[in-house]
Amino acid sequence: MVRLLVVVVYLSLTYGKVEADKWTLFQRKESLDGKMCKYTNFAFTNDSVHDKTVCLFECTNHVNCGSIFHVQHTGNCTGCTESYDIVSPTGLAAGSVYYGPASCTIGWLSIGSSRYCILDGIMNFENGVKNCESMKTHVVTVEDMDENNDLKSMINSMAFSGDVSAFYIGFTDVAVDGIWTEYGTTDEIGFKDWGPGEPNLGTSENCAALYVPYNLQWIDIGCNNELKIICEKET
Ligand SMILES: [Ca+2]
Ligand SMILES: [Ca+2]
Repeated sequence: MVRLLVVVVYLSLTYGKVEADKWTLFQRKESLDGKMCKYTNFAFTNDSVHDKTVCLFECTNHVNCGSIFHVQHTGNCTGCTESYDIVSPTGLAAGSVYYGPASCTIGWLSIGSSRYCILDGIMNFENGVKNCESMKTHVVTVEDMDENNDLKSMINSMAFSGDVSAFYIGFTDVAVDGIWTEYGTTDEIGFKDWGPGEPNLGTSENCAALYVPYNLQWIDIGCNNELKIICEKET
């Protein structure tokens, strides 16, 4: 009986946490015009909000909301249970932007004993952590020179649209400045590949990233910057 109670409480807490954080997991996917949920996929419509953050938060409050449109010129929100796929018969979604769960359209690449994905879109470190975890993975931990070189080769083999200059990895010195650990742990890292003069900005830069101008050597960088992020799962 006690065990059952513990399970119920655990599930309740877990479920509540996921719902509360759902909107932070949604990435801007596409700018759209005239698209809307499938007829059978409406979760809700809100005609009175005027900010995309409110739309995303609204989605959190609806258990069935799996993706969301923000209509830029009216501020309306429309939540879908799944993804959109038809042109809106009413035109309500004209000028809308679509937000959906984290995804990996480039696919998972197997190297050695791990699989890696560079997530779609850009995001700050905290949201990157959540996005990787939502896919049952973690932000990549670069353990040695071989893995570091593999990641560099993977990135160099890909073409990215827009201005992509840095890729978060899963290390931080937020607890004690200058002591770099795997995020969420106190395990100080061994292998490092800092670029020239890095790390250099003390407590204002507590995250780490592979940096394109330094041939993907590492920099420390502020964790609120919106960058690409690499997820890893051990196989
Ligand atoms: Ca620092
Ligand atoms: Ca730096």
